Amino acid sequence: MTLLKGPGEARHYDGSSLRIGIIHARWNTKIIDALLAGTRKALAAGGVKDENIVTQSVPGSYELPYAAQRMYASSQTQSSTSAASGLIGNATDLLSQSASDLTSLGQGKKEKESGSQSTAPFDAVIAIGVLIKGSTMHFEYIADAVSHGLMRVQLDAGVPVIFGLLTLLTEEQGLERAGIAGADGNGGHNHGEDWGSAAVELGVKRRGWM
Ligand code: DLZ
Repeated sequence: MTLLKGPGEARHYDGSSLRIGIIHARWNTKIIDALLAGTRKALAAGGVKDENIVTQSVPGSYELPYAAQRMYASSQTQSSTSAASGLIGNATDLLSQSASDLTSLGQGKKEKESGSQSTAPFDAVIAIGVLIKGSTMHFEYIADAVSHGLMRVQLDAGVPVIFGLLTLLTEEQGLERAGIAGADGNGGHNHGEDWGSAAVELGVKRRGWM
């Protein structure tokens, strides 16, 4: 049966060269852990290598926009530092090699580049949090601030920030959306899987749009 809801059939995107950052809140840990597992499953299905996924946590969802912004910015800094130290390393190698050794030096460089761990800036950042409504207006303020904050980060930084924030009226809604327990007694759909797939698709497309 074709479902009306959901992202529809996407074609397969090859995420094998992508580097992805995941930032997650720790509030409502049981739901968060299941969402994280779903996200990682979809990233792996998209070909993203384990060593190219960096995961960090913050206490609550309110911290997600700032943390997503800093994670991305520091991945850019790391990337330029490692490119600079690579250049210095190559220059030092060149100075210490005689002209006849230059061919083998070129080969050594190729081997270094073919390593599978990337130091490039993140191609996408996935922000994951679970907000459950209480008896005050707290939920509304945080949900609004985080949604706008994450949108601002992605537009300001020019990197896809995947919106992995569940804004729930009940804990049961969270269990269902994390694939733990559905209303019908079966496991519901794990939304983390959609977030992982969205990160791969947007990460690949972003490279074409840069
Ligand atoms: C304080 C709070 C409350 C009541 N509920 C949640 C929640 O359901 N989900 C969540 O991710 N975080 C919650 N927080 C914590 C805030 O997001 C934030 O961490 C604190 O207000 C500190 O800035």
